[in-house]
Amino acid sequence: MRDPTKDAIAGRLAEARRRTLSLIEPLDEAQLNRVYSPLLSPLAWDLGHIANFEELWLVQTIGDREPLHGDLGRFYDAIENPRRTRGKLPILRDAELRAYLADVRERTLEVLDEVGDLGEEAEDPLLRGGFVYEMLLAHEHQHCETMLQLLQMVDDYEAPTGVGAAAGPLPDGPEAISVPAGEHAIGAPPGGFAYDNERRHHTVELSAFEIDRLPVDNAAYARFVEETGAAPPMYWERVGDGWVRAAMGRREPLDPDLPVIHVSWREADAFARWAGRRLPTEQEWEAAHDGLDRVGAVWEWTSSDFLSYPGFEAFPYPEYSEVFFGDEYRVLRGGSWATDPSVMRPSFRNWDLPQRRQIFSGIRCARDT
Ligand code: AVJ
Ligand code: FE
Repeated sequence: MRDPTKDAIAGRLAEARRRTLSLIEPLDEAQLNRVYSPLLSPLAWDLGHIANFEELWLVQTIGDREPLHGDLGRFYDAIENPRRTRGKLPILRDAELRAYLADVRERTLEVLDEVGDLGEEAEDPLLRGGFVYEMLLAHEHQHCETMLQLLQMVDDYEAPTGVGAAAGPLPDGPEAISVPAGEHAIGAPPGGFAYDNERRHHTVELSAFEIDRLPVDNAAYARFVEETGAAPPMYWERVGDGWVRAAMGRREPLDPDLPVIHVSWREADAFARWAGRRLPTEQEWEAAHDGLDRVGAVWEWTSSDFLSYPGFEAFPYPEYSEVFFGDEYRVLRGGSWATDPSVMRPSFRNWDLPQRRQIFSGIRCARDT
């Protein structure tokens, strides 16, 4: 492969796969197949789904090839198969699963070699700017984060070095960032990779507000729990009159200075009200982004429902974003310690149900000024 763009893509595909495989390296087949929670897929499903999504887009759609396993893909369809049903599906397991990941990748690289121009001028919108490859990379990284959510529940799991390092203590600085009233640009600018839900780029009028520089820490959240009797975050356990964190079957002292993590939208909203504050809207979050410290420790709940932007067009398939639009889901912004940095950008929108807390979610407070 001589095309430097294609070489770069092949390199990044390999790197993403190394990260995926390193996550599961310490596990045995029973752990890969076990259902730990009805809210999360068995790891074997995520792995097969990663390969199947790659096969669907990079081999079948772009390369016009037949799938390796007939209509097996229907068991890896995330909409058709809700998480609680995935443990019982006739999915690939063990050696067959590993072979599928490798065989799809081999064909992906063959097709990559054959495809036409991946520049911004490419005629096929899937190839333009390498869109479909960027989508695949982001998809694999996003599923690694989902797998890390499950890995919190695996006793004695040791994350490989460099993956899942806990965020360090919060840096000193001003308490809050003030954003004056005015127009702010929202969404991904034209050109470059973004999901359909980040487009179109548009401006919004915001009133003046203030947003904390740092996410809420464990110490503040513990005060909230103690004063209000609210449930502690997922993975906290009471010990005497303090707390420990009990994830991966280990019990460690709770670090008061780290951002609180594994709280639901409802809990985040209740905390903000208790503190005399509120959650930011996703537009406020994005407008303040330039000055925001410490993005990337925890996903940050916003008060916003997951809605389409003006001029939205589903691309390349409505099941990525469009089917989730409405008042059921809330938007999270930023990214967590488990999010690959290549996935994080100011316009990136994550979403989940307001009661969910197995995700790496935390809180940043705002207020009107
Ligand atoms: C953006 C995290 C809500 O996991 O449902 C993965 C990402 N989309 N495969 C999800 C996604 C398709 C998505 N979230
Ligand atoms: Fe997926």
